[in-house]
Amino acid sequence: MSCTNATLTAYCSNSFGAETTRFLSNEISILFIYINSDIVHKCVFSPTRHKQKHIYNTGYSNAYLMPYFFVGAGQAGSSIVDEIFAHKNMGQIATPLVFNSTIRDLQKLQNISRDNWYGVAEGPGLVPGTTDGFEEQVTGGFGRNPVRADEVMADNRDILDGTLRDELSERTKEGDGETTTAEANIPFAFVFCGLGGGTGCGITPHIIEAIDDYTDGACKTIAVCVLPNTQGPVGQTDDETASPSRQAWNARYGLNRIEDEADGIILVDNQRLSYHEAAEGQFTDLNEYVAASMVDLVSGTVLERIDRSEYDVDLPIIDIQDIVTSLSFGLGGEQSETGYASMGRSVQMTQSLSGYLLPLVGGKTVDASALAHLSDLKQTVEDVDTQEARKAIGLLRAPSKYVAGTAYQVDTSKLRSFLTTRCDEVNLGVTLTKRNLVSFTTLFTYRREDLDRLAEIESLAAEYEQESEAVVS
Ligand SMILES: Nc1nc2c(ncn2[C@@H]2O[C@H](COP(=O)(O)OP(=O)(O)OP(=O)(O)O)[C@@H](O)[C@H]2O)c(=O)[nH]1
Ligand SMILES: [Mg+2]
Repeated sequence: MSCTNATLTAYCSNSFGAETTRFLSNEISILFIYINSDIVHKCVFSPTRHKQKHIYNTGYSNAYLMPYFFVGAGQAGSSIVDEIFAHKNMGQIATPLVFNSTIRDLQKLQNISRDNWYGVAEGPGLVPGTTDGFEEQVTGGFGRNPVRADEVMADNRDILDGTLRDELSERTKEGDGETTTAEANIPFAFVFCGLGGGTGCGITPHIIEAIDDYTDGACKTIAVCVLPNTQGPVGQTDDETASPSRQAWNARYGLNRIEDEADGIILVDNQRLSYHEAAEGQFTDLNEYVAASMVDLVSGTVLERIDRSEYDVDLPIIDIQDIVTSLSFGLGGEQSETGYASMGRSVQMTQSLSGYLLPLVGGKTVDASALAHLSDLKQTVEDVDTQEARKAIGLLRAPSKYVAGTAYQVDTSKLRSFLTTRCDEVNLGVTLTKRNLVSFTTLFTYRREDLDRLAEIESLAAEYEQESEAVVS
């Protein structure tokens, strides 16, 4: 390449730190070549960057297996994944990754380390969090414009593919101490995003598609999508926040694309917060609620499964495939239709305060009907009618003495009839926990056209289009 009167610069993302040099041959590097400030070339080298520390600490031992994959896209998505990994046992079964366009949001994360960050930015594209100068490259955000975020991710699709390959490959030890990479078996992934903004809406479909491509369609991916709060005056905009109708337009844009890629969608509605809370960005309680529900569904069915042989009664068991099945319609594969679910979780402590201080003192009985009723009231979608659900799944998670064989046993027939009075296709599971609480987590699945809340968002989106043709691309 010949350049006259131009500055040719090459920048490599590799940090070449003391620890990483040992693994240099496996270090992920992205080489950016600029002419003046325009990127003319980008390439990704080599896999498995984020496993270095683990392999270093364990002396290259063992296969590294993380069967589940949790991705946060944008601010809302990353915050919820951060909350999920505050539950320590999630680290045993899942790999987190977060993608965001705003460094400030990434820096607020408490449980997802920089190794698992990716910046998305116009110009550099996709930037690993460990890159020198990350802060300077990932500043922009997409100004609540999902079309721009979508374009940047489409332009960087090859780098996204390389990133997923690196993050998801499994490292195995060979006889001579060398590590090699092997395709990891990732059966399920969960991708979280907020639908009112730019980044999450724009990049989530690409991430799901890339996971699907990497696993040749074997991985089932559930999208957990946050609906924007659209209460309040429509069409007013200030510099900080997009108007409700603009957020609705973004939500429709995101859902239309995510629906094509995801195997199922779980909706979380910021309208369940008060307008004041949503406007002030007070999301912590809702994020914790969503995280606790997801942790119950995933870790309950994976880590703390029931061993039926230990119980005289035949306890119902569900696994993540059952959850995926309950989130879609049809026979699976290309033919199936993505379902939309509302989630609800109720909890009851099993110890009174005196029981905590003197653990052998009694315990509290749990009323299954109250548990079911409360989970019905706490659905994540505003104004959803669970009587109109097409499919339902419920998971009871409880200490073993509440599961079977004691006077404390929770009456699961009441939980089952709570589900069967709502729809024909139901699935109930029981799983264990070591905590002193009983939780009941439900998912009620609908077709898109069943949900009034989605119809409301679509009509607000149409209003926005009338107001401003500028965004229609
Ligand atoms: N439940 C919840 N909602 C959030 C949170 N953070 C932001 N939101 C809402 O989620 C929607 C999307 O906003 P963000 O996640 O900030 O957007 P983004 O994906 O980062 O996209 P940009 O517009 O590029 O910043 C908006 O309606 C926000 O009000 C959060 O932590 N939890
Ligand atoms: Mg953002």
